[in-house]
Amino acid sequence: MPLTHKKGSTDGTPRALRLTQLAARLRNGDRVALAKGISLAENDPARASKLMGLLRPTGRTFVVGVTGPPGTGKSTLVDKLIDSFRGRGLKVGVIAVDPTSPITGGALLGDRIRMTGHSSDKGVYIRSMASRGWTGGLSRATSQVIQLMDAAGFDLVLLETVGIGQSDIEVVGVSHAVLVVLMPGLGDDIQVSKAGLMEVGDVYVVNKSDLAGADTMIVSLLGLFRGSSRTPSVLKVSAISGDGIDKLEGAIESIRSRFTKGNQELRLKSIRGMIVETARASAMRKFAQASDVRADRLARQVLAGKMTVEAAAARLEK
Ligand SMILES: Nc1nc2c(ncn2[C@@H]2O[C@H](COP(=O)(O)OP(=O)(O)O)[C@@H](O)[C@H]2O)c(=O)[nH]1
Ligand SMILES: [Mg+2]
Repeated sequence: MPLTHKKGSTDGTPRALRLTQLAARLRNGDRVALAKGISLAENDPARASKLMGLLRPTGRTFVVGVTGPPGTGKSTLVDKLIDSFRGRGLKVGVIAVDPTSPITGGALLGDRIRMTGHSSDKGVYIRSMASRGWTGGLSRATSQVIQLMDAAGFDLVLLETVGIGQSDIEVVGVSHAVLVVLMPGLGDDIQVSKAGLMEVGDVYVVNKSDLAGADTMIVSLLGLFRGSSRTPSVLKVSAISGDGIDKLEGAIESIRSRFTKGNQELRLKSIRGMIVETARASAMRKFAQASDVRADRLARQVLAGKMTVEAAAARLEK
């Protein structure tokens, strides 16, 4: 059977028409359509882009990035925040970027269990996205999922990331507000400054205040920001006991109220992040596709002593 027949549709319906239907259903908040849209964002960037063109998201969804080292209690905290914002009548979407694939389970299963309390609530939509296997496209996919949730009428998106390295910082770059979640006892300064978390947070949360060392950590965090031009909030909470969650909700609400009042800088921040990350993903993909053969040719020239690695790289860039 000729493979070319696989292109287009299998049932005779033009693909464009089906995208139009999908867009219409999404705008009505249809959860099945949302799930389909998210699958497109994960697996078919080109069609997902077309879908974005049809949806024209409004930019009214407020996005809260939640980052920080693994095990600090981000998922537990997100679960608590779902309750808080549902209590305010907001429709809440959750994107949990997870280091494990759905096939291997692991931490993904942990997150699911921590958030299952909301499975029957139609005002909550929780989706995990496996971070493994992505080469620079995760932030692009995340941006698209945010736009899908926006089109489907979600007021707030909580975006939990894995808390490891640069890709994480890129993922939270699409947020309006970033929570950095820490816990006592991991070497206070190291958690923040070495992980590149100093610059990204709007709210620094010391979770697990029920454990020893939380106050010391608060003091060293405040010390870290003293003398810097930034003055992020520093809060002590316990996701398990619920202590301090109201203050955290208040800190997020104060940023969100600036957003809903139309604060230009805040609105631009997330859109700027989405543009940069989408372009970056596309550039990296094109670069990877184009560079293999050329890199091989350049490597031969370097090996033959005709060129330096730097010169070869500059040539490849063009
Ligand atoms: N003692 C204590 N443990 C907590 C608290 N919040 C979360 N944990 C526990 O910390 C572990 C990691 O939590 P999780 O939410 O999966 O962390 P994540 O990796 O940052 O998402 C779990 O065993 C939680 O039950 C807290 O406030 N106090
Ligand atoms: Mg987690």
